Amino acid sequence: MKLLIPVTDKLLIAVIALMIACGGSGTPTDESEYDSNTDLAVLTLAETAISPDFVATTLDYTATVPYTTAAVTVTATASGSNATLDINGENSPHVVSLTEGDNLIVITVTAEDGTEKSYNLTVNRTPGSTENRLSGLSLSTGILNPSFSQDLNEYNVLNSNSVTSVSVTATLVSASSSLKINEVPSSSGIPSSGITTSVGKNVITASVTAENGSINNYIINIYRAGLPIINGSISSNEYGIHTDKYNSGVCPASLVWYMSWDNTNLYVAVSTADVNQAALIYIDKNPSANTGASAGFTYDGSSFSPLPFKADFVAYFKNGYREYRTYNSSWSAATPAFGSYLDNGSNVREVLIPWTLLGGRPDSFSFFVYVVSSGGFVTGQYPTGNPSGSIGTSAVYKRYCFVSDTNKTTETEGFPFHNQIVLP
Ligand SMILES: [Ca+2]
Ligand SMILES: [Ca+2]
Repeated sequence: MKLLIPVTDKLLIAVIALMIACGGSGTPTDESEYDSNTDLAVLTLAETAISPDFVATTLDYTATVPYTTAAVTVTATASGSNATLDINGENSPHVVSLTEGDNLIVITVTAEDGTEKSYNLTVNRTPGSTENRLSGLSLSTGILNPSFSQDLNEYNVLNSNSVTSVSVTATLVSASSSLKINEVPSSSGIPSSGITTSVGKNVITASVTAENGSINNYIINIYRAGLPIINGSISSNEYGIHTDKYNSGVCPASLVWYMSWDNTNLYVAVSTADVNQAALIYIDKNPSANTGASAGFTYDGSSFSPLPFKADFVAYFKNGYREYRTYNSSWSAATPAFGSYLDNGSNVREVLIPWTLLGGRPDSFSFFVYVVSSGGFVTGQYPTGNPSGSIGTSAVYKRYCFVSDTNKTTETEGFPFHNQIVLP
């Protein structure tokens, strides 16, 4: 027979069963029996120690990390049963991003009974270094002008046409900074890969970023000379930098000489000189050998005795005619129409002298130049300290230019008008 229990009795049994179950688990039956423990048992940073050492009764702590530590991992554990905690509002462990200087991290413990207590951890991230300078800057080919100084941010470099690529070596003052050369991350003190240079101006930037992110740029302007084209006009950068005593020699009345060379040819140009008057160049191809002519060859009523050096070659060039002579015991017969020549019909001329006419490109050479009218009147002599006007056929020139090394592409010796020798 089935036992029937009324609905009201069923509810009473359920309530009694619930009361027995609760009493049996030990849970407080009123609020005063909830745990009020708000202590932390553990507080640590993964990256560094905190100070002072953790004890539950100390509520304020500090820690210091280097600038390179951009975040810390905070781990905390509550000691009270059923207590909860948060770290800046998040669960433990919590990764906290750091700004420079003090960063306050609040660890709040909520006891089982709802009581709250906060521990404060101040993490100081050391400010980043501001050092963003270089201690050295140099090129595989090319001389910085002015010379390097770590507080000077822009430099000019003059390179010959043959320098098609350069590498840059930049050295950081501080290892905490970083380097880019033309935007490419680079190592301090290590030559960059080659940077191609075009004729004309090339800008190379060495950029230093300090640890704190501040940027310092060093600018190198490389001026690569153009290879001369014999066309009767002188363009920008043709023959190299157009500055007196570099690839050009400036005379009175705006008359300017230009000179450059490669392995095959010597290139010479004259501007602001009547192309119907002759231009001449005397060359000593072996300055250390002391062989060659002591006296010049008479052209248009002008010559030299003695010459300032033992000349081996003279070239004469003007609109409609050019010739050269070499010296071997005496001046040779003239060879006309050498190399190539072109003028603009008025005041600009360019001439190409193959080095083969001198027996190949010399390692060093000396030269002087001048312009002479058919009547023997000299202008445009360079070096400019030499006599001008009606100098006659026994003129004494005591000044000349000396190129000590034709292989040099950058240094002062490589600029034809730079080294001037003055005889006593
Ligand atoms: Ca030209
Ligand atoms: Ca000689």
